[in-house]
Amino acid sequence: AEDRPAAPSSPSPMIVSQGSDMTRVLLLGGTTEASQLARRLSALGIDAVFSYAGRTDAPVAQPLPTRIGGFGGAEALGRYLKDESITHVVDATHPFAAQMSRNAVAACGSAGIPYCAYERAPWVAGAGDRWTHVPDIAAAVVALPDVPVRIFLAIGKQNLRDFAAKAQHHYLLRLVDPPEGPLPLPDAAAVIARGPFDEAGDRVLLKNHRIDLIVAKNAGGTGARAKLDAARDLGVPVILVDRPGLPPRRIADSIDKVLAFLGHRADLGV
Ligand code: 3Y8
Ligand code: NAP
Repeated sequence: AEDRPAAPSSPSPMIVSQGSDMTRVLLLGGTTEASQLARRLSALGIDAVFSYAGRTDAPVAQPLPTRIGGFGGAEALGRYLKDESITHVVDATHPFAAQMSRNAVAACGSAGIPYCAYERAPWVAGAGDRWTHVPDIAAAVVALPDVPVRIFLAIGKQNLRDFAAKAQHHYLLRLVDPPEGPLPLPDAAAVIARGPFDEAGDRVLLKNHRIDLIVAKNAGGTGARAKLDAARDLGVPVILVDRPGLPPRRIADSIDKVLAFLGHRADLGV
């Protein structure tokens, strides 16, 4: 064979260890658990991007590079995963953030990218709890009494409009940011506060506002639990809204299980 210039000697291939060095995680956040996981991933030096929807004016800062805002739907999310070379998606969004979870399951399925939800279990009534479970927000409105009472509507701001159908009640709202315009309920007072909340504070809130009934989402976890414990102590009944249905998906219920999903042996600390 004729002499051919030797191929330029390629640099010795960089030794890339498998597992963590190739891992790039998209962490869909917005919950206490997401923030706990972000701290762990940061401490382990795992390459990850934290994602907020941009629902609040000034979300809590995270120890990871953070993106804020929707992706533009499931297909756009798929493009984001490819463009950002994401190797794993951890969905630690709130159980009521059903659209985000549906989009993530679909986008990861199409792109063949491993997906795992990090989800907290629903709350289960204990001794002394006076809970009525309803399937959704509309059923919560129907379940309200007709006689005017004082209701702590602790579901944030996205579903307030539904309660205008029962305008005879006094509503106490708790919002993360001050409302931009007038509230959609004629007889309402708003406290502006970002959780996590504590039982003593929520007990004072229920007493000061002479609350007769609480409406809450079955969020699970610890950050929103305080009002339920305060309600039990004070004998205040609760209408608890069940979580929306989600497609079948991989779920981890601990940070170590999420790390195992990412190929990290938590016990070895590697
Ligand atoms: C923007 C990020 C952390 C996360 C903390 C948790 C706990 C405190 C309790 C009550 C219930 C409610 C609401 C609630 C709690 C945690 C968690 C949780 C409930 C922040 C946050 C974002 C949001 C969005 C916001 C919703 C609203 C829901 C208020 C940050 C503070 C009611 C859910 O103004 C709005 O549009 C608010 C919208 C979605 C539900 C709704 O429909 O209005 N959460 N909450 C996230 C994003 O942009 O991606 O601002 O720092 C996060 C937290 N809120 O890191 O410690 O883990 O659940 N959030 C519910 O549970 O019913 C308050 O008042 O008792
Ligand atoms: P949702 O209804 O499921 O999502 C609506 C759209 O918001 C999604 O399709 C997506 O937009 C965008 N989005 C949602 N979460 C996102 C995230 N983490 N990163 C980037 N985009 C996101 O969600 P939601 O109920 O409005 O919740 C929004 C955020 O608040 C989530 O981070 C959730 O964890 C947090 N949160 C929600 C609740 C609640 O009660 N719903 C409680 C506590 C915290 P595109 O379609 O454009 O991609």
